[in-house]
Amino acid sequence: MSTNVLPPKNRKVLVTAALPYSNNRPHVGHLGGAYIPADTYVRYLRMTGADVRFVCGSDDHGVALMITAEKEGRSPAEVANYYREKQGQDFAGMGISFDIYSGTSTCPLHHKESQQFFKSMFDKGFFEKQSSRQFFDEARSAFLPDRYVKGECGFCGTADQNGDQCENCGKILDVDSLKNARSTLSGELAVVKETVHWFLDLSKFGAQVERWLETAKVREQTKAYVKGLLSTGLVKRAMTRDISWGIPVPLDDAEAKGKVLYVWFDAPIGYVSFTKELCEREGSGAAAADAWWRSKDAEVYHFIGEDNTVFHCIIWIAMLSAEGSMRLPDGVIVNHFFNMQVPGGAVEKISKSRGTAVWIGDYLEAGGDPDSLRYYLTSIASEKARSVYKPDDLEHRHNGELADTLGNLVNRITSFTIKHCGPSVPEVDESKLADVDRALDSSLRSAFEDATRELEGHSFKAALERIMEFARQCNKYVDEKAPWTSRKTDMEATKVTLACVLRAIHGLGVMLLPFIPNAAAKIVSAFGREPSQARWVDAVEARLGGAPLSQPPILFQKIGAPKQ
Ligand code: B3M
Ligand code: ZN
Repeated sequence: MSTNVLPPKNRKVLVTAALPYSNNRPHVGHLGGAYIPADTYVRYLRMTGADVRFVCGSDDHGVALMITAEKEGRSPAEVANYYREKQGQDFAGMGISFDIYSGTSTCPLHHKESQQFFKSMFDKGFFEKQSSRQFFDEARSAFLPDRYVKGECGFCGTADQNGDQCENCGKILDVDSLKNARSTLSGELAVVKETVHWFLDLSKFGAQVERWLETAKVREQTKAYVKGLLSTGLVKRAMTRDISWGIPVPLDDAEAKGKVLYVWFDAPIGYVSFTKELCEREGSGAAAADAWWRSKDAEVYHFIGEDNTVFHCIIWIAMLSAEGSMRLPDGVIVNHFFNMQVPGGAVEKISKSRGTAVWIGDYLEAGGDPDSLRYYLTSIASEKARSVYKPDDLEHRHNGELADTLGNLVNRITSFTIKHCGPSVPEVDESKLADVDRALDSSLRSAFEDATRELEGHSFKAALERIMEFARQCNKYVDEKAPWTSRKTDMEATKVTLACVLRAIHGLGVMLLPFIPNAAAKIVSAFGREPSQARWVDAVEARLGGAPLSQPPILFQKIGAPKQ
């Protein structure tokens, strides 16, 4: 079977997912926002034969982590190590197939890499040392980083905003635009005091960001949002902080003493340091990381949630442009947040403090099927706008789409074939195919082409929908051809039906590998094929006539039904 849409060959693709702060475990919003789409993309790319690396790790620095450490009475390093390990377990439990999960405080290369990056920008004259006004807590005699102050947004008036960015209007906030700011340490009104910091003037990079946006693979609404920020003008932002936990500012300057790099300065450099760490681990040496970050032939994609847009699409682009030796990302794929439907039906923001988060650890511990959650989160992915996570809907789709449409199709056809034709895929003469059989083949081909196109365009929800639409076409075909009836009068015609639908089922299994890897692997294994060796084109090119066929286990037990 030949196809028009084939994924390009010989690509080298580095995929990253946002580095989660190591003061928390992931919930469904995090998973659906960045890690599942990134993992789906990576699994797809690997199947196309691309040389892929999937890099992530925890973001250990910053003030949020210090706040948690203070609250929990532990050192920041202890907190980071504790949560990093839990995050790793949660991600692994969900089948997120990172090639490395490191951490910005433990990666042996990261301090040096970040300091060099800073130094290189400094040597090129990109930093302005400036005494600036910062919030200060007199009761604690400490400068207050953004996250330690809360006040009203001076642009739109929204209350309870952190000192860095308004959650409502997205504007960047500072000592002048955050009104009635209070210290979250003491609860007192914050005063404004002078301190010295190294600033990056983002307005110098507006043109670069704009140029990058023209060709980068970025969703339309992300593009519009970043353009909006560019048009209101970019400001200077301090890239250093007055806190004790972090990477020391690498300058021979008395005023740099006791200061650390801003967490959003070192965090994205983590993508580079972790790539190096991975290359060392693979035995290719840290210098091999250049093949990913300094070569024209590689591609780099960052997957993030909407709140990280400014940092990836403006500040990181400015940093890379200033440093100058590395490639700019080829794409930044941004998902919006989910809201959560709570018992009673109301829809709210996912909030840890209000208890509306569904934690991955809890889901897995309760015996939740990772594939069902992956499936559900992709099917409601907030690719264009916020969508709502509804626990009942997860169950509904699990039962209706995964257990019935897919699982039942696979199980009834394999068991029927084995029972009536023996444990192999019937071999049929292609000339015996009727129009309706050929139509199923061409539906498979067009589902494959469409899914490929959607995956290439990072539209994972559409790709999955297209594949499931094909699963429904398969069910319709089986119902129409009714092999359970035809076998009584015409075994040859029945074999044609079974051969065609088994080819379709195998195609479904292959195309679903990036989305629901466990269940899809069971489908592919039923044909005596090794799922980890499956190529994407096998969905339409595999020759199955005569292949061994075994009965796969039930793919999805219905939720709420007694176990069989
Ligand atoms: N840690 C924010 C977050 O977890 C931040 C991402 C860093 S990506 C370089 O949402
Ligand atoms: Zn605002």
